[in-house]
Amino acid sequence: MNHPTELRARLYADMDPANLTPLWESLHALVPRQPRSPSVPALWRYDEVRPFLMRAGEVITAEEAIRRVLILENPGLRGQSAITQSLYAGLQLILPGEVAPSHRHTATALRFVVEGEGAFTAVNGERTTMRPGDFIITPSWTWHDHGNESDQPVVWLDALDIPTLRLLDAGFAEDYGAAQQPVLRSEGSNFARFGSNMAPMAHDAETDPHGATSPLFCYPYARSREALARLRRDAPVDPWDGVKLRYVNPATGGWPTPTLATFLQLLPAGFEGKAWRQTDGAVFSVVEGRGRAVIERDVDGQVHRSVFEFGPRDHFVVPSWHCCRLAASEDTVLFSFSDRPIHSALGVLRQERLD
Ligand code: GTQ
Repeated sequence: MNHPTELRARLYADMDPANLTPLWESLHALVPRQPRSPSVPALWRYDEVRPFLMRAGEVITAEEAIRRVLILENPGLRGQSAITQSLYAGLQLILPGEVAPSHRHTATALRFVVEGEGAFTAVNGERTTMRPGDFIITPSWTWHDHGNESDQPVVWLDALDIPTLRLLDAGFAEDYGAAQQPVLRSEGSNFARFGSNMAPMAHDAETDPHGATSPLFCYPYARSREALARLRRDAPVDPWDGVKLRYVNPATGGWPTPTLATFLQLLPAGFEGKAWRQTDGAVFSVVEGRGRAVIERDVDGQVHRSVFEFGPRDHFVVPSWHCCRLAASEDTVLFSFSDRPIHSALGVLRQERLD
């Protein structure tokens, strides 16, 4: 009875009620040689998702749902409302005439418009009309409501740092008390102040004094798309990324939000990208074109490979430290977001470009 295995088992059992557990049984899992994310590569084809979204539109109103969203749940994280361990993503539907009531929360949100035109989101007293491909920020703790005064359904991608705030136990939220916040400024006022590589002279009380979140809250697709078109003609195409730009906070040059990094890239027709991997898990929203993502991970010498053929409005996730190669059969534009600002802030960001 004094064989080490039995003595150990007895120790574990005896100390368990005291909330004690031996490190040596889990050391390798706790301090891995390299990331072994429980999240897996996944693709959501818009053809498949859209009918469910429209059915959601028949069974619940935006007002009753507060936010009528189908969560893109990672198959490796079912039940956790997460697309990666740190990030949440969903597709939100707002039908003509509907309002998603005003509230605020500590979670930072971004919207990326997927289908339809003419809905608006209001942030801190100013509305912005949503057009396909627009990237819109809802900074932490700002009042926001969404409405649709057009005659078509509007769908956008929501990305929030909800799982990160859950980890930190830093989630707070409040309802505004009325469906919509008052409009204090005319549309375009924010863009005039911050969207022209210029900034107001006077200290703007409504901008974030810490500079953690961009004071510009809408980055219109037309501008970003034009930049990519121009660079495609004038600059070398990167063998890994094609033509890729990151969105910036114009006040700091840093990421637009403290937790979410965002990017827009163009893959020219015929592009066959080289492989890369990075610790930040990334989610892609296909804006234009068609292509393929090949995502691989080596698990104990065995290669797991996913091949996703994607087209407009499809979404896919590349989890941490998975090798990804992107290819395009037509000119393709991809929006993506990741948790890179968190990795950078903690000094643990790793990126590799492979051959
Ligand atoms: O629009 O405020 O997808 O609070 C999840 C939580 C959207 C929003 C989501 C939210 C919102």
